Amino acid sequence: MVVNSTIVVEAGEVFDGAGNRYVANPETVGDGSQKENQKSVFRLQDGATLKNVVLGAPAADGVHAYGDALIENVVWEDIGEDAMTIKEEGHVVIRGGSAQHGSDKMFQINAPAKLDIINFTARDAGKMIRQVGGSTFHTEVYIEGSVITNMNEAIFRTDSQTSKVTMVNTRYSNVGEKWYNVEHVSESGN
Ligand code: ADA
Ligand code: CA
Ligand code: CA
Ligand code: CA
Repeated sequence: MVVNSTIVVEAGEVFDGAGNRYVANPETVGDGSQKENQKSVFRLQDGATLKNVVLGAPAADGVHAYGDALIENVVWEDIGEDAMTIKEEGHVVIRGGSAQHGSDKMFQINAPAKLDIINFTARDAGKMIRQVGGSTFHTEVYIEGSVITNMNEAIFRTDSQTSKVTMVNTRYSNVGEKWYNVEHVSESGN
């Protein structure tokens, strides 16, 4: 279906896309280019769940999370400006699903957060995870049971000396520097 204005999943609610494909109206939401200030296809309020959704092209600015969120079995067929952005402090869990074809960022962290990525397939982007440039807040990234291939620059890039990444039981290849400026890395079983 064509999304003409951002779909808001209210606090504590579950949006189950039942496997349907959602594409942005390029005129009103965003064309999926590298232009900033596109709108998101989905906006997740605190405690929302988004599941069983396919984001087709154009995917505009993807998914925006405002607080805690569960993003389960969501497939980005062709990442737009980026795939998912943490806009307000919270704990975001991405479980299952995949994302591919990003010109630059896949997951963008713009507020202090915990981001857990579990059983996810990430391929073909500049970097999988980017804490917004120049920010020094503390973020914790946890990656488990995932497959990560073909990142030009890194799996995680930050400018914060306190941010951490933990990666376990994950397969990866051709991921650039892997950890770009990350001071605290913990890995096992990869
Ligand atoms: C760039 C930009 C940020 C923010 C971010 C995003 O990093 O510099 O201000 O807009 O993209 O959330 O897409
Ligand atoms: Ca951006
Ligand atoms: Ca793309
Ligand atoms: Ca963006």
